[in-house]
Amino acid sequence: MADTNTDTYTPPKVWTFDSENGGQFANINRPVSGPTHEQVLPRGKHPFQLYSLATPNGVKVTVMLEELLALGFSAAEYDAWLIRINKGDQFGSGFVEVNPNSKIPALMDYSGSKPIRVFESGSILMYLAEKFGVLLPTEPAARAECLSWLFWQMGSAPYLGGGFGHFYAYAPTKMEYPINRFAMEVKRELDVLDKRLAESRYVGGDDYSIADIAIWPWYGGLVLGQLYDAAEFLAVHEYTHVLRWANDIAKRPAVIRGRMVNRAMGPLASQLHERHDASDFATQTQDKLAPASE
Ligand SMILES: N[C@@H](CCC(=O)N[C@@H](CS)C(=O)NCC(=O)O)C(=O)O
Repeated sequence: MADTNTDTYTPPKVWTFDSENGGQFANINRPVSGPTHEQVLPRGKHPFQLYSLATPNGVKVTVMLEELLALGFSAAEYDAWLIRINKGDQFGSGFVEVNPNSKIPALMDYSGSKPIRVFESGSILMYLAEKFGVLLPTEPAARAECLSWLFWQMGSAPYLGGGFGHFYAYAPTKMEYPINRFAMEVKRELDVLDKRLAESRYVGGDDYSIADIAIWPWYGGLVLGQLYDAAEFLAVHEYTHVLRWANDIAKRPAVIRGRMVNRAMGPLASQLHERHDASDFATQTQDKLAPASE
């Protein structure tokens, strides 16, 4: 196994893959793409088939679909299937056909004459907003502001998740250099967001939009203490406007429902492994759910 001490590691001339050097992700990480096994994806009766898990990236899409249904768009009905990324479901042949990048969330739209695949959470949010004509302003200035913040999230969150979260919560040893580097960057990002939310109710402006839906599961989750157990470490109480916004959005019924869909960790009462009908939320009982295994 490679030396994980950043003070003494000297990179070799050419990097080689060490399958043991992946920490808790060692069993799924590899430096090539494509399927590892044949696996046909299940398909339900609704126009949209979502293959996902309730990580922050996954929650964006289930919140969006629940918001669309709450707005009265019955054509947004969906089946949500659980993809257990710790078991390697994202490398099944069916999943790779929907997302060649092997990451959740991935969506199939069967509502038209030809099936359409959509991957990347930001792309899925835009696709759905444009299809239903809501949660993304059409007036050019408002639209530009909303999309700027949507893409701000797509570019920024990897520092929070892949950078800070990885080294603070998941890396096999705690290393000061990367934790410092990414804590600094995440605090800078929180400050950007705090200043924006000091001047407007929602991230894009006066109205709730796909920018809020994208940003809330990451930065809202962080300040609400739902991510990496890092609220105290990052002194999130300093970001009062982000906290106001995060608490506000957390109360939305569609957000409460969306957070439950494809959740396979945490309290059993918060988990709805698959969603096929609005009544699934009401009929969810503990004995219907498999024990949390993540
Ligand atoms: N930029 C992508 C990121 C998706 C992503 O990183 N998904 C993670 C879970 S949050 C995943 O599927 N990881 C599985 C893997 O890396 O093998 C998006 O926003 O959709």
